[in-house]
Amino acid sequence: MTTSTYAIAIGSNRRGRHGGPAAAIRAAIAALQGVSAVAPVIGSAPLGPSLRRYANTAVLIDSDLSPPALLIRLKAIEQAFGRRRGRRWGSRVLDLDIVLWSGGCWSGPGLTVPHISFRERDFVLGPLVRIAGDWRDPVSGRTVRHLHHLVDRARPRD
Ligand code: A4P
Ligand code: MG
Repeated sequence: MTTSTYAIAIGSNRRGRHGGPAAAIRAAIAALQGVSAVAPVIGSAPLGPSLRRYANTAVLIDSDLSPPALLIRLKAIEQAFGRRRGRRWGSRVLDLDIVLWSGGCWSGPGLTVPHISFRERDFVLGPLVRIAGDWRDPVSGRTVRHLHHLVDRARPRD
């Protein structure tokens, strides 16, 4: 059995049984197995149609599971937290996305790793750079630190 490392992005913008978004994130981290690093929780403006602000963070986990087996586990945690199927990008108690895998790329039904849109997302890269700045995206060849620098530079400032 081989152990891999995964970078998981965690988001919440709705109250659930654990309390508000930041509390849901803390409880989700406790529910994950093999956590080796936890980034700070940030607040972020919603991307997409939802109006509620998000809490976001990222963690690294060590796991013997394959990417699809891990996704099944993550979806079970989302469901236990009271996430309901609904509108894509709708408000959610908990969203757990597989961002990077130490095995490189995975592409299968319903799962693409690296996550297709993480390179453009400050709310993923901002926390992730704190725990995995040197991790190199196998698709673009850029490190998380470089990708974060690119989105950070593109962000409008007031
Ligand atoms: N899927 C494919 N690849 C992956 C992967 N690498 N990790 C599939 C996890 N899932 C993956 O996701 C839809 C399907 O994507 C899954 O069933 C899985 O088979 P979902 O979590 O069920 O639904 P979703 O999250 O509503 O859709 P999607 O496209 O994943 O949305 P995103 O990209 O997760 O965006 N704004 C802020 N500030 N912070 C946020 O966290 N999140 C979203 C959701 C929108 N706006 C946000 C935030
Ligand atoms: Mg998702």
